[in-house]
Amino acid sequence: GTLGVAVIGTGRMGADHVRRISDVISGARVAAVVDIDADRVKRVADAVEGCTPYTEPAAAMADPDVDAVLIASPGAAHEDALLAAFARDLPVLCEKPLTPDPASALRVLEAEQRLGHRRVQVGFMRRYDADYLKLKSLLDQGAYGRPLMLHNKHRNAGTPPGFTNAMMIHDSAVHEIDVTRWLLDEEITAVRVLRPTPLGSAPDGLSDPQLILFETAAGQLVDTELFVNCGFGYQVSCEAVCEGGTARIGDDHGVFVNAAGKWGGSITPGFVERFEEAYDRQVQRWVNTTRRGAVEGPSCWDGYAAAAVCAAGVRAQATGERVEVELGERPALYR
Ligand code: ISE
Repeated sequence: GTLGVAVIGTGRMGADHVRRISDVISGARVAAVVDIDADRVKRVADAVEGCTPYTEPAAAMADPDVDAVLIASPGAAHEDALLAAFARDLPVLCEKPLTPDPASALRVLEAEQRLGHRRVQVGFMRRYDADYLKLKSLLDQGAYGRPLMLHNKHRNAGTPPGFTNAMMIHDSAVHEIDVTRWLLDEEITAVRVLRPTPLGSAPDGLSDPQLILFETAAGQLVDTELFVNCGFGYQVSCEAVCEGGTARIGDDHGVFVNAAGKWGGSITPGFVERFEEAYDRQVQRWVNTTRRGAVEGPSCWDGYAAAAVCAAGVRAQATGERVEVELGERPALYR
């Protein structure tokens, strides 16, 4: 039957997932929504047929109409929600980050292993983007030989209030961390962060832009320009440099215009627009695999590894040093 989903968190991503499950994808419905803000969660629930509002994740998970959980609350609230879902053995799609630090990610990893089977798909949605999927398949086929380097750009038009240097790693670079591990099928072993003289108009205390350099276990180098207040729009691109050629994705496409003595087009405003289809595909795939009792996609191991690289990245950022990533052994469940 139709999968009854509890959506936890009704902020930007949570509200967008409620809309997606209700209006875009098939096979699921929003049976419950959760937010600490009781008025807000009631408003969201009232707009969806047969949807009950809750202020506690565990209460929503006890609702007999709930078969699966989509966690879109702030990262610091994820561990409790994940453990509550494990207590009921419910399937989970958890927005990134899995949790904000390696110690809590490890606790989640261990709790899932105690269940004895995977329950969690982590919301690293770039793995569902059509362009990234094409690049991944070219690299997997060995079309241009062994990858030597990746050059990434990650630019946001601006940042929400309170955005910090550490968030440039935890919220933004975390996607390049996952993409690097996925595209190259290698762990990241060390991180360095370089910072040019910042943008004059950067919000207080933010060192923007930054250049991050990853080393992988296979000796590949991956650089990422992080520029989170570029002002002109959202741009994410990735170029793989291989032994026999290069392949690049993410350049803006769409309508190309000639007018008034100029040529050009427009730049995507933000990640919700740029990755809209990736989010749709991600959630649809999660619903499909969950309905047949399977679990696929980025795992708790990927969430833990990303947290370990983020922790090294934040230290590298603060010290200016090369910092090695501390990563445990990959458990059998995730091999
Ligand atoms: C945000 O949290 C995201 O997840 C976006 O994908 C990313 O582009 C942005 O930089 C982050 O702040």
